[in-house]
Amino acid sequence: MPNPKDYPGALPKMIYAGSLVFSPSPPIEDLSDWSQWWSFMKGANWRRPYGPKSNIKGLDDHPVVHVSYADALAYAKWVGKDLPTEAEREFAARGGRDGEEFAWGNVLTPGGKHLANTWQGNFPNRNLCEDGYERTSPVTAFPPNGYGLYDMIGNVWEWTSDWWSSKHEADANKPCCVPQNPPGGPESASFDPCQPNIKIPRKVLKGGSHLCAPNYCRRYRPAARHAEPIDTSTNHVGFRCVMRMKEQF
Ligand SMILES: [Ca+2]
Ligand SMILES: [Ca+2]
Repeated sequence: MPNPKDYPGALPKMIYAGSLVFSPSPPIEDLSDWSQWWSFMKGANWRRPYGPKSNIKGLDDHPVVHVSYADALAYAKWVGKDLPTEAEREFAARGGRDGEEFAWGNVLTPGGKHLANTWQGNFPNRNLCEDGYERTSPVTAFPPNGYGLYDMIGNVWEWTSDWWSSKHEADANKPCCVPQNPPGGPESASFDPCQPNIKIPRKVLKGGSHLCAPNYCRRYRPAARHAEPIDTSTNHVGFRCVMRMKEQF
């Protein structure tokens, strides 16, 4: 259960175990308020991704969702692996194609072909599903990148181990400004300046998701990044593990 002390000002009835589920009620015109399409749903979790009545039958080869940062890190450590840093994750996403806007070149859909699970149509009102998927997709549904890695763009956002820092934001489109390892920002600088009373640190998410749309965030690019509070889980955030060489420790 969430501790009310961590959420000053929260309504007591909102203090329960749950997760954010994408559930818009069109028509939505003002895209500044995300609460119009995210619901904090009681009982939504990785085994019940769309709420208490849902399940993961048929989703064995889809990415896990509704995992907080601690969940992702605990799993990675349990299997003897780790989570990538932001720079590692971005380097891997580019697949050797530095300087290009997308992980496969400079055209989003070359020859009309979709190369990642994103959103087509007017977000969040109408998902045209031209890529074949309204929600998550099996991890091999789209071609791998130049390093043989699947879903580095789209499908679900992925946690990285870096604390959020806004210092790269203005340069996000410039390949010369790819953040370097070791990661920069301190935990204390990662808080959301728009919510000064809430001191939940934020980590960097990379890769974009099936909800990334041309009219909204365009975050289906290797350079794109998002600040996610470490306690927040949703049905479009997952993770992947990395294995480190022994000499790195
Ligand atoms: Ca899609
Ligand atoms: Ca992904």
